[in-house]
Amino acid sequence: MTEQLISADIVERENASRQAALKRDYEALGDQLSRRGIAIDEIKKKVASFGVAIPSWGVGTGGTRFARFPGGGEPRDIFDKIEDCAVIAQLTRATPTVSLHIPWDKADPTRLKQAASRFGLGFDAMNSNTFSDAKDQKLSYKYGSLSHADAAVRKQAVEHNLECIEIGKTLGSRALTVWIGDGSNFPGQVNFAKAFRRYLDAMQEIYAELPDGWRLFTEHKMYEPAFYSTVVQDWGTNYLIAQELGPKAYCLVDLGHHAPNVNIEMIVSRLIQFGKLGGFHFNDSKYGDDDLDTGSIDPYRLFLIFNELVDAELSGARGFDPAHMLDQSHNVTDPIESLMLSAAEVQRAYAQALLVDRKALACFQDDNDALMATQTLKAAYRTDVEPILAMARSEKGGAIDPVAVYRAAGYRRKVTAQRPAVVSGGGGIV
Ligand code: LRH
Ligand code: MN
Ligand code: MN
Repeated sequence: MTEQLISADIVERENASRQAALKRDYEALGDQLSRRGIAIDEIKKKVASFGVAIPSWGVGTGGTRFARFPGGGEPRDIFDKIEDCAVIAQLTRATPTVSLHIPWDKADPTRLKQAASRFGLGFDAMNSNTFSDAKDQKLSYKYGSLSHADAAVRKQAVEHNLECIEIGKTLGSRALTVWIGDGSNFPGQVNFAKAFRRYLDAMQEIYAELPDGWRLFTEHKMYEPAFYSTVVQDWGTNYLIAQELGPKAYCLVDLGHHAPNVNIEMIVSRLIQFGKLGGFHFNDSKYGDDDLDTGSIDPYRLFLIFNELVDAELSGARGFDPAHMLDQSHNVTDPIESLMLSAAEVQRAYAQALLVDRKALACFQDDNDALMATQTLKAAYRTDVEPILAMARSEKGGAIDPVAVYRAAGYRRKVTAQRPAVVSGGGGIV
């Protein structure tokens, strides 16, 4: 029996007050879906087995380039972060794993593993950090890391990634995500081709040390912190990297890392088609790498991405096994509440995409019936699948309304009394 930080009595009491209404809503939706030839229980089963990883850095309050306003009861270290992740997992039953960032979360790996197993949590991809200087680090990453002109800096960055793999091996992680901030702020500052060559050579060294069964995810990002050029700036470069490195290398798509209006769902489709989609960092964005809550700005885009994912899942696309992770920064909300809602948004998009009448869609596409094709997607997207998500949660012992239970339990109040205010938190600004 795993430990629970929110009392089961509170979950039961809160669920009891919502159970009858949920049952009615679920049955009504079931009726509606069965008229469309869809078995609601099948959708619920798929939703129930769908998980998304919580980024350890997401449970702290973030900041901007200008300021950081700490929240109450912020986690003091990775062990507090794991507890916050356990609350999210307990109430949503949708977030079975945590994704660690090294060195922010550096601690004895055996202790880390024990801390997570207390709550039945596992570990998702390990994230390396060569985009900022750690305390007592010998050489600086101010002018880059894996693509740095100085071989000694590149060596240090490679070794850091190898250390992340080592830690991940003890934790049971199966992937390493590499995002670098390398680039330039002025035309002429770096030679594009030479910098990319140096990066590829350094990545080859990391790739060579990947244990069996591991995958290497590279994450592209258009700009920031480099504002003129970035070494791994877009999905095209990312695809080249994955191709150059080999079969264990895949592209990771962070939704906020593209120019506004870029057709991300089409990028996803391309990567699937050529067997190189590694996974996601879900979040939302209005302007840049805003790290806003998933689905808070453009839920239709999230649905369209899942439409591609479900299409691949149903058609058995080669090598299709994307990792799902959140990557958000919370400045004005309680991070636990935001992450719980974001996990549900990801599941919602998945459930809605499962409702698309794919046979009808293919016919409309073949007939060049643009209007009916797009209406087919809209019919799925317009369906309120909340009863499916809530039923899946409650049947697994989670909360019908996670935020209501979380607030009723007073978890934030409790940890605010226990944890002194954090003055500066790692990982809040990126
Ligand atoms: C870079 C990024 C990357 C980092 C995280 C903290 O913007 O998305 O995934 O590891 O933020
Ligand atoms: Mn990211
Ligand atoms: Mn980002």
